[in-house]
Amino acid sequence: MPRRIILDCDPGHDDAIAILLAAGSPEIDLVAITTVSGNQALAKVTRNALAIAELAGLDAVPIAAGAGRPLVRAVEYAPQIHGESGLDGPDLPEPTRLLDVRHAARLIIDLVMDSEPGSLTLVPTGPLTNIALAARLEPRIVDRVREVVFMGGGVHVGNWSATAEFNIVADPEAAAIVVGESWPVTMVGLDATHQALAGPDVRTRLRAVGTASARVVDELLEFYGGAYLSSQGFDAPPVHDPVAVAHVIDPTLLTVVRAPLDVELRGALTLGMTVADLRSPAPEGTTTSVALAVDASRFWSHVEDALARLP
Ligand code: PIR
Ligand code: CA
Repeated sequence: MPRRIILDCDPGHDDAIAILLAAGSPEIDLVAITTVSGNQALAKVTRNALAIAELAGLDAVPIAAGAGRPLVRAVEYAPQIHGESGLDGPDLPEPTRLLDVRHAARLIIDLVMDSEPGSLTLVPTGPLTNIALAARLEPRIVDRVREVVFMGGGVHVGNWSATAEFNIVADPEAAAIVVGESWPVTMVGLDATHQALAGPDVRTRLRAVGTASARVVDELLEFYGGAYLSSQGFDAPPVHDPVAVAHVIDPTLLTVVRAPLDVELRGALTLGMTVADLRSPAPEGTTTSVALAVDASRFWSHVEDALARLP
């Protein structure tokens, strides 16, 4: 049985690749795509989600827009990585399909409440605002969701400050709500995603796939790689968000340990830091886990296979 997921995202180059990986993987049943302000303003990332969904032929998958700003803090985007459009690089046609009229949090609630308990997995790859809103608006979803597998955070590693990762520091209160709820949560943070690098070898492999989707991914990686080189000094860019999707496809790809997890909300130097207690054994009843590594070559094989199955 394919795993049913809702992808809550802010496309974003790597979010776009996460959508394509989910769309092209038989192990995944993509039930909905929801969007949140993050890499760029909500209207931009929503347009990007629609455009990628059209590319992938996801005509029957509902797409809903959610929060346009974080719960508490001022909104901040990442144009130095993703450009002014949020998805600079490829020239995608203006999308023609319509959004679901519901707020993302409402769509998530409706889908979870209408599903078999324990059957839906939430995969957030942007700031956690929509997921926190959904949990507050309808607390019964917390017991009904199978698992939350989010891309964000890191154990002792940051990319937006010395100690914090963008998705978490963009809305730390939302992240604290999500990791503090009793549902199973797996953090796919920078420890793992900084191993999923799109170097020249990977680029060559993906280019050889030959589908329109693979060509768009190549154009995405061209811009994203250049941005990562000039703003963060990476020779090969880490492709974060599809790693969270890949964990749902194949749970043996990531090295995951169970550990208490919380988000720093008061630190002067550590706002948005994810604090995992890696002392062993994890206390009885710990519901949070953190990914520490990924088998990169098998991860890229999944991306390659998915792109080959798409238009
Ligand atoms: C933000 C991102 C990527 C790179 C930087 N430097 C900043 C976005 C990605 O979409 C991913 O979800 C997460 N946020 C990685 O921090
Ligand atoms: Ca993202």
